[in-house]
Amino acid sequence: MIDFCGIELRHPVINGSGTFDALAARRAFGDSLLDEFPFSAFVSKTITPEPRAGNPPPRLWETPSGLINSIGLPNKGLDGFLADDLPQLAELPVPLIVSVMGTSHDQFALLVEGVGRREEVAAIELNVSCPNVKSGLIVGESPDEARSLLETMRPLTEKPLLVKLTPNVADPVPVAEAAAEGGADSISLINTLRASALAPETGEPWLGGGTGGLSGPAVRAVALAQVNAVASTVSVPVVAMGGISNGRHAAEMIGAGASLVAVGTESFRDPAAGSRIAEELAREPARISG
Ligand code: RRO
Repeated sequence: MIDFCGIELRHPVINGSGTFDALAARRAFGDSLLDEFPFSAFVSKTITPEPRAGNPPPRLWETPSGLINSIGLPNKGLDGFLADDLPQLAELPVPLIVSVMGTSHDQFALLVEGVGRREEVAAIELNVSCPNVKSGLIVGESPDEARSLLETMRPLTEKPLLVKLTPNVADPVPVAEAAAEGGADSISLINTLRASALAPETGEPWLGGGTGGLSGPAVRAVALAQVNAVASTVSVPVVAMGGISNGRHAAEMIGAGASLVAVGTESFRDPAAGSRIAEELAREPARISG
């Protein structure tokens, strides 16, 4: 068993937020999904205070070594999530981490308090890839914004707070340090890299949302560098993600200082990737940190 922020996990492989729909998977695979659940904790798709329809299609573009998504945060909103999804997610055989995003401290506070008072929830991940409408700054791009958000959220719940960093910065280390100083219990990285795709016939943006985020094998080397830099600096545990598709990739992230790894894009190709990578990781020789 692994202790992650006081939460007991069977192995170090979890899912990246928004990359595995556990409720749809249960409908597709039945209760066998619960017997062989691929992840040691489940991270929900990010929720917002109000329901959102998400971006118009098309929402995906495949590149030679990665996937660009422009999903646009479709979700039922806090009340819909608490009423409809949470009771079902609580039936999963692993601890639940709920991902939340707001555009102001008030919105984040509503989400952290609403989710934080539910005993089904083990931890909360703050997705900070969104602007604070007051300052106009992307919270995850600004150390001051990140510190201030964490200082405001920290007193609102006793649950562990993870902060999911964007890689779309010159250096994620000052943001990670500020989040940890503000009271974050863990840093997870990376979210997707900003990316575009053009329709071959017209040269116009392909994605309904305009631009999107790149994930998959193409981003793994970027993720490894950022994980190494952040994990060498902060003292809180780091959750590493970005293009991990086998046990060796996971071992490299752990060698770079990560406590847990998350699998995202690979689960679209192989829904059982989490279990496979956990098994492969257990057979990997330990790597030298740094
Ligand atoms: O919903 C999305 O389009 C989305 C989100 Br919230 C995110 O954090 N990262 C991403 O690649 N897509």
